[in-house]
Amino acid sequence: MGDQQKVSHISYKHNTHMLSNIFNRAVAIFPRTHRVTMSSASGQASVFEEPRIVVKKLLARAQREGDGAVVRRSIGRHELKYLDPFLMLDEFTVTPPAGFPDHPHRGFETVTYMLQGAFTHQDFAGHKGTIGAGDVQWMTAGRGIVHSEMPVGEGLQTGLQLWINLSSKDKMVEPNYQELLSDDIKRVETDGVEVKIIAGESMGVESPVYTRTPTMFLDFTLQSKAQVNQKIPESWNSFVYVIEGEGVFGSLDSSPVPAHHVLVLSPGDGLSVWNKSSKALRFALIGGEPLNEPVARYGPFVMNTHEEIDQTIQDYQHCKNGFEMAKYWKSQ
Ligand code: FJE
Ligand code: FE
Repeated sequence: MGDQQKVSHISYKHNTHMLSNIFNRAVAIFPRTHRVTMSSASGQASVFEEPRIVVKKLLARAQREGDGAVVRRSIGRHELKYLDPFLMLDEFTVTPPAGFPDHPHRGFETVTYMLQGAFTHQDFAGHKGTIGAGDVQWMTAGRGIVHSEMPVGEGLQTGLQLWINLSSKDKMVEPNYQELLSDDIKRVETDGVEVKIIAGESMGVESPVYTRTPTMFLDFTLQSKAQVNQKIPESWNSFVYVIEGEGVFGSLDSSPVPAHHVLVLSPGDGLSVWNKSSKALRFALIGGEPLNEPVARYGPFVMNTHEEIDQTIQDYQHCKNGFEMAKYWKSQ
């Protein structure tokens, strides 16, 4: 693997050199010849047997949500309703007093990853907590949570919130929280690449987070001219969300993709990424094992059938089957 990584790094450097060449025709022809020279039997100079490529690219435009909050929704918008098991990815931006006041959830997990500022959370069972930049709250709503999520302090507070569906057997589990503080998040730094391992495994290092629906969530930063190859389990769905800078994803000859874009990846065993720009590139690589189950969704309730949704609405209205504490609770 080490040697192969070097090979693709060298080929990349070579190509950038050629791209800066004023003789455009040479640029167009050379990389192809070059790749054939470097090739394995398949004719592809890749460390992967079946490299994942980008099959869908969408810009997440800003929209209003909650109470005065702004979100860039990527998964969950109508062009990309569901990427099994992922229901939603929002990059949220909130300035007090805006926020996400008291609301319920059932049937999935929410992962909140703070990029800037801090958010405080309180729920109807007395759970309270504040997460700051770099911290993660992994919440399993299961059978029911009612909570508020509000920014703390002054100024802009930003982060990512991912909604992961739960399988039918897990939809009604007891609610649970896993909190990871920035200092406890394992990271690896090598050759201009830094990865923070929020869930799953990268570069031989594994996150302690328990994912009921098997999930990987990696936060990569690539310095200028850095390159990385990340394995992804073959049968999983996966996507990239570009947070900052711009990167080349999946194939070296594709156009650089700037911030706030979501990239859905093809099937395959891994992803290669290049930062050809002069600035740092930051992106989240997220993957999960598909549930392959029917999805019935009504706002913050995600079940398998319409009957279960009707039941959930009744449970919430009548404060039962997990929503008992909703009866008298209000956030402070
Ligand atoms: C929700 C509308 C919402 N994205 N990003 C409807 F806005 C929400 C919701 C959030 C949310 C919360 C945070 Cl902290 C970050 C978010 C949507 O709370 F749940 C429904 N049903
Ligand atoms: Fe919520």
